[in-house]
Amino acid sequence: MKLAAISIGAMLSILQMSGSANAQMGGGSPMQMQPSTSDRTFRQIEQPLPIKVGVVLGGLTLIGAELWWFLGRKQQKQQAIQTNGVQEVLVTVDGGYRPDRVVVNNGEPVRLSFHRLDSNSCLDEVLIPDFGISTRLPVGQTTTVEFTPKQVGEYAFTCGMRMFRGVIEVTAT
Ligand SMILES: [Cu+2]
Repeated sequence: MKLAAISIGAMLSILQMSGSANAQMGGGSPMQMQPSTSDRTFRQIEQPLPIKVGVVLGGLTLIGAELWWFLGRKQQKQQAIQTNGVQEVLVTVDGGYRPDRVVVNNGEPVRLSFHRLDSNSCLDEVLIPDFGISTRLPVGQTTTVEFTPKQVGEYAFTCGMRMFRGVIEVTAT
């Protein structure tokens, strides 16, 4: 519901924007009534309807894709597995992080292993700022980071540019 409301809001603002742009261009201000060579740059060019519709639909599709990217993608959640007192999770790095929500217990050491398959340079590095971690992930290898959470909460891990992200959910023991 929330997503639908946002989409409708975005759609309305686009329509308003295109409406006001037309009004400005078509508006009969005295300057525009006397065309001169210097006005030519701003002359309104009438576009065929299919092009207008196409541009609006293209824009809406991009907005939809953006909303999906940031809000709509389903998270894959995984609880860490205890092995010799360490909570372990294997995260596959391939077009993002799988799982992208890692659940661990508070106060116990965590070992995250990032197995990188995707050679996209965007994923060269993984950052977990709250635990002071910034590590390179060579392609085709598994890189391990360790930390011990001291406080219940949610902590982000991201790629170097913060485009891909996941969450470490620290729960009370
Ligand atoms: Cu990136």
